[in-house]
Amino acid sequence: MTKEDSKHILAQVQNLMHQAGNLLIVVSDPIDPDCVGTALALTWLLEQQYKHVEVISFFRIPPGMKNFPNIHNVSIGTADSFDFGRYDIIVLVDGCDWTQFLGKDWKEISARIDLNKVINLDHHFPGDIQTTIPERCFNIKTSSTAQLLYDYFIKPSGVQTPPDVADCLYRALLYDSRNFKNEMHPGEYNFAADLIAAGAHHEKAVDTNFEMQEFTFLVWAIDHTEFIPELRLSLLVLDVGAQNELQKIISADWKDFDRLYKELVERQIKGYNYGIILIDNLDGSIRLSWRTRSYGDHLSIGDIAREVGFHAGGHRNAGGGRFSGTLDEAKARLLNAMQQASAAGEARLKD
Ligand SMILES: [Mn+2]
Repeated sequence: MTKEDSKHILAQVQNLMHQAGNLLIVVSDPIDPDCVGTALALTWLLEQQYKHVEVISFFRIPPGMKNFPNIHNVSIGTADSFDFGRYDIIVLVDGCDWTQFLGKDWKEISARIDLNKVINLDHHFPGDIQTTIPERCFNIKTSSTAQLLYDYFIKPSGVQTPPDVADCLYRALLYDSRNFKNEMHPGEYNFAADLIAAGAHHEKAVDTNFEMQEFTFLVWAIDHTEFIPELRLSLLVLDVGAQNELQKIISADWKDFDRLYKELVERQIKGYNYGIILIDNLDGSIRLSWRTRSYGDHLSIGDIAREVGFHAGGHRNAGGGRFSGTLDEAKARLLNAMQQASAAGEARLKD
């Protein structure tokens, strides 16, 4: 997208929101501090303009989000029975694919929605929403959707950000930047400084208490990770047996507790640039997630996954995807493609 295009889209999106009286904001799966923080801050901004705003999630709120400030303002709905027709404008925040907002039946559900009313605010690599409604997707490659909202909507409005809104945005920034460990985007520290000045509570936001289950997952997962030095890859494959074990030692919600493993193991160990998790969804499809070091010249796991038949998106260094087929096939395809890509461009795998 050129600068001119994005200016035009921003004007279009601002105009649509300006004209609307009744707005729906939809948060994206995974439900995380960025989508929720952005949605709540946008709600405040629009309510300043005397609009009626509702925030909805068509996915459950994970345990780690239960203490997020003002999370009770996000209602939980069922996408296939939801009445989208009641709203003038529907804003999708912090996601690029329809499945992230509407779930796996998005095709039938989106057919019932007037897409001329849909706006997308996002900072990910553009996905299938961009393909459908390019003229209403405001997408900027920045630290977080929270920063996009602040830089292009809140700050230009000239309205003073209240402390609880600053707090939501600050948590979104900390989460998406991994406390400033990810690649640095223009204005990122200015954004943080403005939020602190507006009353964001830094000590409270960083006063993180891990859930014990995250340690249980970490210890189990380290033990079950394949370290493949020639590919610089740490690989965790969760077949049905592994999932049963995790269910026993953690709970049925074991998938909610992988954050510490991803933070400490994936891309954090010298010599291992790539961390991949493959999970059998037990419905004929496989879920992929990856992490890649931010520094240095490395292969793009997203590109590789797409080349071998995955539907994959997110960011270059952190993303996810889906593959139709078996776990063995998904693994073989990825490892083969990584092997070939690394043989073709050995230099790209160097530190
Ligand atoms: Mn985000």
